[in-house]
Amino acid sequence: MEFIDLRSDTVTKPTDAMREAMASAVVGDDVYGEDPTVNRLQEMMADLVGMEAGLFVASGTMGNVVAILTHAGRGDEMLLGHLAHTFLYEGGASAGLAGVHPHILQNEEDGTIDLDAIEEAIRPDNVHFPISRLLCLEDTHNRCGGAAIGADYLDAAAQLAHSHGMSVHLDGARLFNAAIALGVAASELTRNVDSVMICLSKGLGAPVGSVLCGTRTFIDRALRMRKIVGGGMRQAGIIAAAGIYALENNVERLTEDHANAARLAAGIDAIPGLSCTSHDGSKIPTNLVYFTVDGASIGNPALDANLLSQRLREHGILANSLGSSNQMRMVTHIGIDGGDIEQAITALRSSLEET
Ligand code: TLP
Repeated sequence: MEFIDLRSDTVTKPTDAMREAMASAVVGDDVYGEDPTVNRLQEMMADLVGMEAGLFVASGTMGNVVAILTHAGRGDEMLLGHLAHTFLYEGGASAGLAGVHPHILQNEEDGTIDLDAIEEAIRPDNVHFPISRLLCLEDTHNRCGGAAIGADYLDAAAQLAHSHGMSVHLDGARLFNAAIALGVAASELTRNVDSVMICLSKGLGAPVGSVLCGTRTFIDRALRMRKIVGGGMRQAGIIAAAGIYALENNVERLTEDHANAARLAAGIDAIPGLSCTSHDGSKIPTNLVYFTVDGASIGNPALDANLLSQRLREHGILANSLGSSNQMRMVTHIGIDGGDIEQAITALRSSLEET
């Protein structure tokens, strides 16, 4: 069976044109800094986010942990939201590899963290406390419904952190989704943060890689940290070429993914027993569609997110269940068109009608 894969925007496969760009890439040994394609990708991304330099890394997780290793030392503390990807889904890398103590604050529904809560959490200078060194933010915010967070909040949070001598790292795995949804340049969102990690292998459709950006000095230090975690790659231009292709061709088209997500969300909301939480008007939505499954409300208490996910698979639709919370996620991307959205909505309806 040919599946419609809505589990994530990480599932995209390179198109023929992207593969051609990869096949013809000029390469060199990037550990010597001699891969012209990697160098070009790093410069392009740094320009797009208005920063001095970029560093190609194997994944978003690697980019985040390299940033943490560069900003903070063992026993230092980083402040981040309880729904941050770095906190939930990166294998505890900040503690395990960087020895950095995570101090968790409540995420608001729109992905932000209350500024007063941040200020209150910053430790005074006292030998009993870890040193509050880093604030980590996420835009778009994955677990907060893929919400796009605007520049005003990011500027204010960065100013607050800086006034206490802290640095700010932005997990911008889907930064271009945020920029497109907000109708601003990516550099407007990053103008006051100290580092940002952007993924090429999500909505941008490249098979591998992320870029970490910051000042020249920061990136020089991050280069050493990337080497330590085994991220020094050699003829990486082969994959960097896909990233360049993605930046040149796949940024503006993210609007299509957002429109498809909005159609999907509206379809889901019209189905009794389902309610969309990512497109409920409380935040700026992008390509992630989160919804809750309430089987009891339609007289079918046994129907939960896990069962619905299994039934959808039988209808040829792949979607992730978030398990106990009875939440599900569907993600639109370059491999999904309007027809797929209609099929997904029909499959959801049929799955809910089955007893
Ligand atoms: N997110 C993946 C899963 O890990 C949950 C997904 O399917 O959404 N930051 C954010 C905000 C992310 O959503 C992800 C991946 C990462 C970092 C990590 O990127 P990779 O998978 O390249 O390590």
